[in-house]
Amino acid sequence: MNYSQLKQEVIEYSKTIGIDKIGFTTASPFNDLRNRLIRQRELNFQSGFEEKDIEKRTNPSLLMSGAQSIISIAVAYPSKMKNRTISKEGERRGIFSRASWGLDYHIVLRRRLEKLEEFIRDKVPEVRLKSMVDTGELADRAVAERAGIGWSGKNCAIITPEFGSYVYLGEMITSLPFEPDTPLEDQCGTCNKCIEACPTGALVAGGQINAQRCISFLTQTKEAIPEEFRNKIGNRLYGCDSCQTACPVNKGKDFHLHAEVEADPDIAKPLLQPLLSLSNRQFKEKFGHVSGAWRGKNPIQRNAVIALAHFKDQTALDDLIDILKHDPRPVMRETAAWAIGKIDGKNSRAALEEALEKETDEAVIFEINKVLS
Ligand code: B12
Ligand code: SF4
Ligand code: SF4
Repeated sequence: MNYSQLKQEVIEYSKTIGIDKIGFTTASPFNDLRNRLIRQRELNFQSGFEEKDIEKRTNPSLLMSGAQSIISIAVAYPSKMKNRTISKEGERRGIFSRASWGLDYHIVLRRRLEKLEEFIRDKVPEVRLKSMVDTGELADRAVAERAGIGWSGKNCAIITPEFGSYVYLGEMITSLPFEPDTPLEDQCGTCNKCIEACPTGALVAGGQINAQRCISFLTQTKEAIPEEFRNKIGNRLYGCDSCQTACPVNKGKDFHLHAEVEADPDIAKPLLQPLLSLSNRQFKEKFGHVSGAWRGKNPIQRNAVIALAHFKDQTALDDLIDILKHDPRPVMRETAAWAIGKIDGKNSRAALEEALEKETDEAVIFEINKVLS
């Protein structure tokens, strides 16, 4: 088998199935990453969404016997929304981060990886392959970096010279000895714009994140968001793009190459107030196909309450008081009490006192008392 010819054929084929960049690396262990993951864990800088088994994360041979190479793929997504909806007084809108516009990227990339698997199997029937996107054991960025897809930026993202960091990543472990590509040189230089732009100081050093402080992480938690971060969330309903929008390499990068990842403005930037009363079924129907829906409706509704406070939206007060008095979820009541305080605590005293009389949850009582005092 001529693997260098097969590699060329794979590259050519990938272009025909909507893969924007492809790179190859060996299946040897990721030793730097291993040390980094251990360190991040020791510092409690991880989000908890990472695969726990560091050996599996860093040694592809443990995931597939006979692993010889890894093919890394990148699919570009837009940075600007077509037909953008406008957030105005009385009709305030929240925002999903760009990686959650359009169809869930896990589906988008898996489809492409499946086609690529089929193509390779057709040529080498005895081949062994294992593909993954995001939820697999491997660190998609570390694979992409080593496969020459992009360099690892100070904002932690893989930055491609062609599409900036607005690319989704996925990979396929193979049993074929493809020639590895060369990693790209780091092009961040003396720039520090992403670190300066991070609203919460989550980027503690170039290329090092304290995920516990990252707004992207916080918008995905199920608990009440610690008060120090609430004012920084703004109108973000899911994820955060600040360290990417600040990046000079991303300036002017806006690729509309795939219909599936185009934003529906009413979903990617939805009205906040109607969000508050959605049932689980209604939420699934409207948002179920986007990646930002993976934690269900509760975090999104909590973030919508925070966003209404950010806009100081007086027209939302009745809805928020209703949540404070009647919502069965303590996190929603606690966040609503805080939001009422932000919007108009003074004129809402009667409602807050009334809610306090019936409230039994300690955190909610604490929050109401804080607003009242
Ligand atoms: C957990 C997770 C998160 C967590 C933690 C993020 C983090 N930086 O670790 C949270 C929820 C915060 C998050 C947020 C986001 N995420 Co996320 N996330 C993941 C996930 C599942 C695992 C990441 C992980 O293992 N992190 C641990 C750290 C230590 O490793 P890493 O950053 O992945 O890898 C780099 C470092 O280890 C570094 N490194 C290794 N050793 C050393 C040593 C030194 C000295 C230095 C400086 C660096 C260094 O090199 C690696 C390659 O760059 C991956 C999918 C996957 N399976 O890999 C997606 C993934 C990283 N996320 C992605 C995206 C798009 C995002 C967001 C942009 C989404 C958003 N808009 O809100 C933000 C960006 C936040 C940020 N600045 O990183 C993409 C990244 C695409 C890209 N172009 O880089 C991924 C790859 C998903 C995908 N398949 O497309 N995410
Ligand atoms: S995603 Fe937002 S909060 Fe997280 S590191 Fe980037 S700028 Fe900071
Ligand atoms: S903002 Fe500057 S330092 Fe940060 S990732 Fe982009 S180029 Fe690198």
